[in-house]
Amino acid sequence: MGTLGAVLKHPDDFYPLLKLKMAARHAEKQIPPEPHWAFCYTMLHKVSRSFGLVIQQLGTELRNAVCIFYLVLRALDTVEDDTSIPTDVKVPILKAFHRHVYDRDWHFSCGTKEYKVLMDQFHHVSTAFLELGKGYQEAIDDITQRMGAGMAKFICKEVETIDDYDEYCHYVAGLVGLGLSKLFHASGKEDLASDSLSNAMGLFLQKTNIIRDYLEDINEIPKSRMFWPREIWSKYVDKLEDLKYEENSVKAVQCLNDMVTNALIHAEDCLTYMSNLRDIYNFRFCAIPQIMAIGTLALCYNNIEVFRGVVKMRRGLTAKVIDRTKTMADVYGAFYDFSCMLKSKIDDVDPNANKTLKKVEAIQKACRDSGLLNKRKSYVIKSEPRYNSAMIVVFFIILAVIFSYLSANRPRLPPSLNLFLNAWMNQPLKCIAWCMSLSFLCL
Ligand code: IN0
Repeated sequence: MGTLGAVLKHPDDFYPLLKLKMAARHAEKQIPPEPHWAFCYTMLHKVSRSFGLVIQQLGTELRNAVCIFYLVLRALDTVEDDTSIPTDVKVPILKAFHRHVYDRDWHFSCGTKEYKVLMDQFHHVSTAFLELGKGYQEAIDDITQRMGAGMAKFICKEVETIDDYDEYCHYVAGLVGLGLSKLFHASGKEDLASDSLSNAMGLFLQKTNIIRDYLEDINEIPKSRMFWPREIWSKYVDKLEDLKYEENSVKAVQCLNDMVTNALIHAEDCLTYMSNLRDIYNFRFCAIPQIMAIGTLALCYNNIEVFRGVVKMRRGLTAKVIDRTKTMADVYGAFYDFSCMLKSKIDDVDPNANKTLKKVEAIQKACRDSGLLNKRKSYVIKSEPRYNSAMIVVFFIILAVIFSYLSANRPRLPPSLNLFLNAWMNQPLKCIAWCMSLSFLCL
């Protein structure tokens, strides 16, 4: 569906979308003048459209550190993901990446599109990295080293057990949580969070990505590695790719629900981590991706479309999350809403129904126990009535435009209709206002 179609279906997405667009324009104007920083911030907005904006809102010093951390990790990821690089070349690069960051002359060409640009001009990232404070440099170096070693380990190893799955997600995402906690602490604005809570933040995001991206990953040519653990999928099918075939739909959805239930384990730790943050910008930076993750899990749960096409939160809902997330009350509200949505989709016959229900209820209890679930706009919408409302608005707007047109072309109309229009149409603005009022009365 195009943007116009989406906005007609969800008219209240319009304002947050407009705000997001304006914020993106504003961010473009704020690109620093120095060529290396200009490259880094331009790249950041290219690889991550909405999340880049949230990074841009952090305090100056921390913003620069997080921007570089994000680009270094994206570059490491590009090396890991490039299936055209032979293993014996890839593994040493992954392991030594943390040292390459200090070397302005180092570069390795790989990846495609904007990631190729990032790799080809990596010297800009190195130059910017060398301008960061020592505390920030050490945190980025340490995490890049541990992540590169972990990625190298899993180049030659399949994700068999749930422990492997947790270990892999720790390397590629949990460590990001540990690194960010160190950067926050180094900025002097936050207490140092525990490794376990920081890890949960990354695992929750990464497991959601792995679930959502099943079809894209399984269909990739040349074949990419898959991260759904055998211990889970082998309960339902003989081969992981069998999940995408129509004849296995029932098993596929059961397996998907098992994966979602596994991801939900981390939600409560994420709530605790976020509730400990002090600075509002650090808080928003952490909370927005987490709300997107629980929203995506709620959307994917019991949804065969995960095996047929792309299941993503619509852009308007992303814009709403970015617009509305300011306090912990907003986070509890969003987690509660999306948990309710997921709960309503649990089917008694699902083999993990009880386990899922228990997890969802524990999340809801944590939200309720916070005492912060106040009156707020819900994220979970009943789409049918809204579609009708939008149609009513559109209908009356069209009516208003027709009336205005008729009023401007009266001479060619029959005298009786002319008389009626005389009464109403001498003031087209008044007519539009009447039609709009009528449409709102109908809602
Ligand atoms: C991230 C995370 C992220 C943000 C805030 C706190 C975190 C704590 C622990 C771990 C990760 C944390 O957020 C981004 C979000 C993102 O990039 N969104 C994309 C959407 C997408 O699908 O790519 C966007 O364009 O908006 C994230 O996904 N990751 C990430 C990477 C680096 C940093 Cl510094 C922070 C990637 C990952 C693999 C989940 C860690």
